[in-house]
Amino acid sequence: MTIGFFDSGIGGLTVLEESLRRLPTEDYLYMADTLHVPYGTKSKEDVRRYILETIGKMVEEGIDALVIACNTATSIAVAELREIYSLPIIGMEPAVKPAVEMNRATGKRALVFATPLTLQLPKYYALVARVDEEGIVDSLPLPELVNYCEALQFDKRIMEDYFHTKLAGYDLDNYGIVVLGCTHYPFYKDILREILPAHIQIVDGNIGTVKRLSAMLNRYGVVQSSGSGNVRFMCTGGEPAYMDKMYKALSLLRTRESITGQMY
Ligand code: DGN
Repeated sequence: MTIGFFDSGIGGLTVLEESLRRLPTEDYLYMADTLHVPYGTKSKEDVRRYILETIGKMVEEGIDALVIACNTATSIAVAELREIYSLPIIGMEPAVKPAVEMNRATGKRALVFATPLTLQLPKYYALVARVDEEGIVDSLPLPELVNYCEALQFDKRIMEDYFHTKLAGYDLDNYGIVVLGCTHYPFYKDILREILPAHIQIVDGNIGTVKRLSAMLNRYGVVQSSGSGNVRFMCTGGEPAYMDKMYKALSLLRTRESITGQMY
């Protein structure tokens, strides 16, 4: 069984890494739409076209299930993709619901980081309207962060400056949780952990997504796979340099402690 993972760039690797840990006997095809990264600052119509084309290529390569490991792409195209393909398809959702539930006891607010496009799309509004009865959710677009990540910019000082600037208008004492609503952002979890006050929890949707993937595979009758956790990388442009970048980024994630403070 081959599970396809799709993102505009290296962000989906943060979800793939979770899947490799929890479903190590599946095989994987990881596709990055490197010709068009970043998605989060482009128009919805353009991004929709890029997603449909790129996922068409993945299906031609032969995948048995698809993880849209990108919040932006999920918001734009998950419903349409489910109409086109009969594969099991899992998308991302910013972890707003667990954040609201976790915060209920503390009375503090939740701050969602995501791309501008994710935060502008109806799917996000509908999610917040559905789960945020108390009105405790605020959103902060971080349009530059995908570009930093794609450049493997993990220099601690540069990234701390960036986050401090973005958070300057916020009284962080009022917040109990930060939600990483873009799959690129967990690359910065260690740096964020150092600059956010200790009482603020940091959550992402990756574990939830892989649990839903696992449940869906069971529902589709896939009991056990005989693969060995092989990952095949593909991208829509820029290889072989981009291939090297994907290997490097995945190995960074697999030894997460080494991310902080290093420059690549
Ligand atoms: N990793 C994508 C997401 O989760 O939204 C970022 C998309 C982009 O290219 N900006």
